[in-house]
Amino acid sequence: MKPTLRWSLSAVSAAALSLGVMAGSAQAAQWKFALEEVDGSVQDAYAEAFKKRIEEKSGGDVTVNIYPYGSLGTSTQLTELVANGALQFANASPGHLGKLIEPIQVFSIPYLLPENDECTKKILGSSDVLYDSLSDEFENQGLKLLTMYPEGEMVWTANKKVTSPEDFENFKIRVMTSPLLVRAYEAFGANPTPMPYSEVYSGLQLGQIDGQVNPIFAIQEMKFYEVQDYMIWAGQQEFTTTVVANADFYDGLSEEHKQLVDSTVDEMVDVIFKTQNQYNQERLEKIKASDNAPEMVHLSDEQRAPFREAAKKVEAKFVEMTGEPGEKVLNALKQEIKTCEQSM
Ligand code: 6CS
Repeated sequence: MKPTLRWSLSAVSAAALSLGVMAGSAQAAQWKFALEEVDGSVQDAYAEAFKKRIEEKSGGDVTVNIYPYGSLGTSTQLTELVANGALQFANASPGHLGKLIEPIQVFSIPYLLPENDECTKKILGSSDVLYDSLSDEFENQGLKLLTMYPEGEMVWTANKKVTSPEDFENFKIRVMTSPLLVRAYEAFGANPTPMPYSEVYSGLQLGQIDGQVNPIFAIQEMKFYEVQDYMIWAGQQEFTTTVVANADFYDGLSEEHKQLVDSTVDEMVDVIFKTQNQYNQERLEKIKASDNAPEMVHLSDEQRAPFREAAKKVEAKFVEMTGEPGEKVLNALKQEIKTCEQSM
């Protein structure tokens, strides 16, 4: 069954307009939180838990309304709606943020993040690089970076068995819209095609693209596995996302409400880490149990080696794109990863 996600720019503007009207009413605070994913996703689990905590702790002073993917717009449009104040909160993933906040693409460099999950959780939850220098870049765009969390290892789905960069020759792989991802999959030998999430299923079904890359829970809930023959683990990338707030909204909150948001965001670090693990494991079992399960291919260390090698070129591209500030971010992040891995 095809997921139905449709909108147009005019629908987005109309929605934004009506959100603006609602935001102006003199009711108890109504906070709007938009997702880049559908109902039942990892981002939805985060937003539902955030909502529950905020509403309970505020004793009814605040209501959080969740807008799943498909109700307002593409990831890029959601970020714009937060920046212009039509929404208070949204997920904004580095995979789609690269044109607006170039250095955040450091999280899209393959084989960079730690292999140790606890280190990934620690770095995304409390990295100085992220919450100091990178958060200033968000601020410049009218966004308050609240948190960043992992959503699971990204797995390739494909209509052919890809085990080497040679297999990627003339292979059209859909990537998210950040420019560095195009560079990454070029370095892997493929033909990368950026497109919004909502167009991926039909793109695969119609043969406009040969494959795509996403965490397992998303491959299951977006039904990509139904129209693909292989799922391929290469260990190249963790899917990461941020939660952003409108900066003026956040700065204008009372101390009490700021504390409410901050403490909830802190509590959620462990919660979402466990949830995404559980979702990815459960959804893999669902895919395996389905009639049209793809063949599961786990690349060996030898097979991964040329992709790891190619990732060095992606680092160089990142530095080329982002200049000295980006290079500083990259080096500082590498140092944080090393320090964490040595302490484990
Ligand atoms: O591939 C994408 O575009 C999307 N993937 C996930 C798992 N979340 C949001 C993102 O937009």
